Amino acid sequence: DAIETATGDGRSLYGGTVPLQTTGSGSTYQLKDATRGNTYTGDAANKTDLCVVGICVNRAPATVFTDADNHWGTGTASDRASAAVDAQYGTDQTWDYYKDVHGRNGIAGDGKGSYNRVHYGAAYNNAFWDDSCFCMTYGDGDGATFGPLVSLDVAGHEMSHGVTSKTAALTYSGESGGLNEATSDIFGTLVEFHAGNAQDPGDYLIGEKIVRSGFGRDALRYMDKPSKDGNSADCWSGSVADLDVHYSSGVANHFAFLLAEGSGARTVNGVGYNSPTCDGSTVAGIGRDKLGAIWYRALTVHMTSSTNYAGARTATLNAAKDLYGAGSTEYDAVAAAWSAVGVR
Ligand code: ASN
Ligand code: ZN
Ligand code: CA
Repeated sequence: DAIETATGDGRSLYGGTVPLQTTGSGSTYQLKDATRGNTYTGDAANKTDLCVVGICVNRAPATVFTDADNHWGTGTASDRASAAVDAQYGTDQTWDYYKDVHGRNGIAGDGKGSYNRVHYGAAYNNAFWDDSCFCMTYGDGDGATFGPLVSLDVAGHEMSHGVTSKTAALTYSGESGGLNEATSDIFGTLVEFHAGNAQDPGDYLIGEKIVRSGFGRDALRYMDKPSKDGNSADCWSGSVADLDVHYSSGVANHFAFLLAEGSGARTVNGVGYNSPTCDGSTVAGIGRDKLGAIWYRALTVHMTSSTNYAGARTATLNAAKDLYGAGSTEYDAVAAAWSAVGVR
């Protein structure tokens, strides 16, 4: 039979019933999307890669999911397909965000899709992008601290590591590492907003769908006030470079919130925020779309692998100048938001 693209649907864990473009006809369909570069999702069968001193062999499988009627999953973790629905949907939404908003055709910009492995390992509490396979891997979580790590913001975060790798290639340590992590939090969040899913609406929290009561907080990270996680930096200082990259990212996440929304208290999509500034200034936001445009241009045109916080200020100012002009409100807002997080 000829390979055909079909429109099916899936019951996801976190996003309700979602549309899926699949491949097949009759009574056999694959969870593989020819409209998005043949992006597909496979089952890692709870195996892990066998890694010896950093060299990994015998990769866990990525056996593509199949279905008889093109209605995938049950929306509960009791069947293996439901997490696959979320992963495929997250990849679709990330693809669409970069294409619709930035005109970028896939993670590498070459039209090629990536693939997902779900059910990696046993009670695996993480998800990660891997440049070498051009693929995403998702754990199921241990059920106490994390559930399956397949939410929209996590998918957008992880695949944005692939975009960073293909563009600025920010080195994953020190200040450039914090900027690398913040880039993933910023675009993961913008993916979540762009998807407009009623069950998983956009917010400035990272990982709110995957945390369980044992984690002790309602999200992994908070962009309005990153220090709410107990570890992240709200404000730049000479010591942020010594923090783990998931905490030094706080300065840029805080900048991004201030640039999009502004300082002080507000409610967005029903969630309350209160973003302080480090210098007592008041910052007016210019909106999420302009944040995304400025950060994307900075990442893809002006940043390099060694860009630090001072360099990120310059790169985003140059991006704002390119897009809106040197005397623009947007240019001034970028300057004000960086100053408000201590990057002058
Ligand atoms: N989930 C983590 C992240 O994307 C994996 C890592 O530590 N790189 O940040
Ligand atoms: Zn990351
Ligand atoms: Ca979120």
